[in-house]
Amino acid sequence: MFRRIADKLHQAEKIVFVTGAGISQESGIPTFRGKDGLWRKYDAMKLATIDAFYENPKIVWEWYEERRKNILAAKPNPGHLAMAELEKHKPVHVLTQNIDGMHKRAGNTKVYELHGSIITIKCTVCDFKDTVMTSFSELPPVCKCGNILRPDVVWFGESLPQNVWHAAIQQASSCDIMIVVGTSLAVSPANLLPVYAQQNGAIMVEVNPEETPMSVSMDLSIRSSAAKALPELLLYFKDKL
Ligand code: BJW
Ligand code: ZN
Repeated sequence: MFRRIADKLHQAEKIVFVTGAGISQESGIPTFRGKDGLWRKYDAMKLATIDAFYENPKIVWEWYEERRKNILAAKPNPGHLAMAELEKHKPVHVLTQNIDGMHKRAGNTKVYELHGSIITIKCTVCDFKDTVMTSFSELPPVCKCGNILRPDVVWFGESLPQNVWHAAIQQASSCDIMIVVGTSLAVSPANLLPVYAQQNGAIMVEVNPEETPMSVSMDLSIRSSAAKALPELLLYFKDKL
């Protein structure tokens, strides 16, 4: 199975990964819908919508500060690192729903952050945007213009950054092989990216311990964790170099 995909990776001119929270699970960053997922413990509508934020910015910010701390202390795992290593040999594009910045930290350079970044903050009113790695002394933090700052992430009901989204569609529509890793594909429009790849006749591979709505359309489903499956796949790939 791994040998067959490794062959396809060698032949491919463009490899696209679509990733979700599952790839960072083995870095100690919880998923949303899994058994220890964030949405099992917290109400998404009270934390991840603009209405919830305006209703109680302090509570929403406290949740983000806790997650920022965990993410900044976490390290890319062997799954992230295998993807970065593959980019040294082939054109690799990473379309990620994750806001944790792990793919860039692992070394991938063509990363499309569809849902923004938890390390970036932006003003709710003016154009101010910045990268902040330290914690805030007061919550919610306030912009120089006097309005409150928010995490630069995409909440439910908000549009994805349009330049990133259009670039992601373009990469998905022009790849030879798409590897979908650690996402439930429950959230639109990101869950349409595999459909674009399929329409282009791409070989479809999934790495996920659980089934997803696209499992039936996959050429291959690897029912394993990302940190186990991706380094193994890389080994087979490098064996043929
Ligand atoms: C492993 C593993 C291991 C575990 N190895 N694998 C009704 C009302 C309003 C909106 C909508 C509506 N119906 C539909 C919508 C649209 C909505 C949507 O899709 N909702 C659905 C939930 C129903 N989408 C949006 O609103 C988007 N915007 C949009 O559509 O704009 C147009 C529009 C506007 C207005 C109205 C309608 C449309 C925006 C979506 C933003 C999502 N934001 C979040 C939070 C980001 C910030 C933050 O992190 O705080 O993004 S939600 C959360 O889900 C996060 C994730 O990126 C996203 C996807 O989750 P993901 O990554 O798939 O994680 P999980 O947990 O679901 O899955 C993990 C998987 O990993 C599992 O399969 C495991 O098995 C696996 N796994 N361990 C490998 N070790
Ligand atoms: Zn401002």
